[in-house]
Amino acid sequence: MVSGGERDGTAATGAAAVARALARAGVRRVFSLSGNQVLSLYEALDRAGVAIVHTRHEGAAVHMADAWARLTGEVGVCLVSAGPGHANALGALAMAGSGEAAVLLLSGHAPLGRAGQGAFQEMDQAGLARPLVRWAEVATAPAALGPLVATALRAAQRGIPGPVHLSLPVDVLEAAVPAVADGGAADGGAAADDGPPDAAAVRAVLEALGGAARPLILAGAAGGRPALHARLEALSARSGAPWLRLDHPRGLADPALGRAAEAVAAADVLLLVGKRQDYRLGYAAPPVLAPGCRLLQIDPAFEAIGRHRPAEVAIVAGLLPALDALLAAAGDAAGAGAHAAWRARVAALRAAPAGAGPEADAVADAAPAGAPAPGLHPWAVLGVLADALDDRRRGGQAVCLVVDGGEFGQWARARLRPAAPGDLVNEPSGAIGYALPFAVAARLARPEATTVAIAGDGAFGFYALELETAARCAAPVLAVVGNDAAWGTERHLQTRRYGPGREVATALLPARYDALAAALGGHGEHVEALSALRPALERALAAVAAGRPAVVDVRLRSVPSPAAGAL
Ligand SMILES: Cc1ncc(C[n+]2csc(CCOP(=O)(O)OP(=O)(O)O)c2C)c(N)n1
Ligand SMILES: [Mg+2]
Repeated sequence: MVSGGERDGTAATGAAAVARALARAGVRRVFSLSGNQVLSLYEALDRAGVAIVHTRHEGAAVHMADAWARLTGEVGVCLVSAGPGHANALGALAMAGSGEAAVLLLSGHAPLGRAGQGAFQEMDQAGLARPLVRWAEVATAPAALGPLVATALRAAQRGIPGPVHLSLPVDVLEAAVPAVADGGAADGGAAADDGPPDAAAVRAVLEALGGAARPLILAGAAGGRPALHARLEALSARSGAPWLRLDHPRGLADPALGRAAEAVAAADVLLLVGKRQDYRLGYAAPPVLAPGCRLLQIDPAFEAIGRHRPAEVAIVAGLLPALDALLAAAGDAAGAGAHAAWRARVAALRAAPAGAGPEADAVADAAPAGAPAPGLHPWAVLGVLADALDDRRRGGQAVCLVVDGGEFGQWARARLRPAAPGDLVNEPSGAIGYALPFAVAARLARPEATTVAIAGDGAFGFYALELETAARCAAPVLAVVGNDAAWGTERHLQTRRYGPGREVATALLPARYDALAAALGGHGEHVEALSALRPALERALAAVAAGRPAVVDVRLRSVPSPAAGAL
């Protein structure tokens, strides 16, 4: 029953309290898959002016919220139904954690009034989510919903960002809430981190960088966020210490880092900015770091400091306040011009081709003598794509790249070297499949940018139906599918480990993903010859500019990437 008050938006239900708390915190859009437990919230969100992007799978809704968070610095909010809807969301939620993305997963929940009695879709939802998130609760009191949502939003942004979860029982959402209880909650804006950075530690970090012969700054996934990226650039310019972002699942074997591993091994002072001492950094031990390398560390989590190698100086603080303090203390251009030769050496190592062999051999797409392998070489394909995108950049258009995993993704990383803060590349957890939902959210977050998702045929298939979401929700993106009719990464590993002919179960059909696009309201192109690629890309980009998602399905030769086998 809808009361008159609810119709005009004045009477307060639990759902209205949740919607208002989100709107007050600046949430403009939630990514969702519906279910009867959350329909009251659909109603309330609409009244509160919060848009709903309805996806085709709960995992896609989480991926979209994740990409939104990474690109905007806001909390990405996703809303799913109880039980199986919640369970479907969890795999993608794990990825948001490793990607350091501030995601709030709101899930409908069986009625609290029937707890333990076998209600429809009853499940220990918070218990399921807890290992993947930093905060998980089940709402129990309608009057506490507004403050609870605000708490959840703050928890997601605290320190290094991460996912949180709030389960919303259907009877709590639909209960009346006294008007007074709805207001007055703290808003869910950016969280203040604990205390100001210690001034002595700030000075010590600057002195250590200034006194080093080969100082280097390493950031983790958060280094790709626009706000942090800009501060790292500034700190690098003022201290003279080059900086690198190290978040690729293959660690320093990241094809986009070229031979930067040699720079890391040569550094005599290393400043870790939210970069954990994990496997990507060789657990901060030789040979990845020089035995005598002095370590400085900034991290909001006390327990991350000195995890494997002690930090000579540590700043336990939020990354943004810590960098602001360093920049303020460094003053204008204090170290500009310092370490010039070292900077040039790091830049050259970073720009060098990643690994020898296949990349160098692959520049031309000439079929090898003897038995030519079918399909186009990924290096050649990505070269044509790079030219098309460079033309757009020269014409003043912004481009947002979303690169998935798999061999095609690694080739893209090597060939396109995506480094703009708005690019979403090779998710740190090593998961695959996110490119299309990421691209849809990226397009909504940055409508001015031409958004290009790059994925293998396997990865693309995970969420291929989100093409329909893209068409329906005015989020036209271009997807370039490297179609080698295989789960290439795994297939190459099988050949290497078990011998030719032992590639068990990892073939795919040479399916036509362009035809899928056409069936789902988009534009499709299928390419077999290199000369046909550029015109196909131009037609696809024109379709995107006209508001339709597009897929360019490229018949690809299955070739291991330069960093293949690094894990
Ligand atoms: C969620 C997830 N499932 C499985 C894997 C293992 N995996 C990594 S790469 C890959 C194959 C990718 O195939 P495709 O997307 O077609 O790219 P290709 O390597 O063929 O270029 C698989 C199955 C993973 N990393 N993440
Ligand atoms: Mg493939």
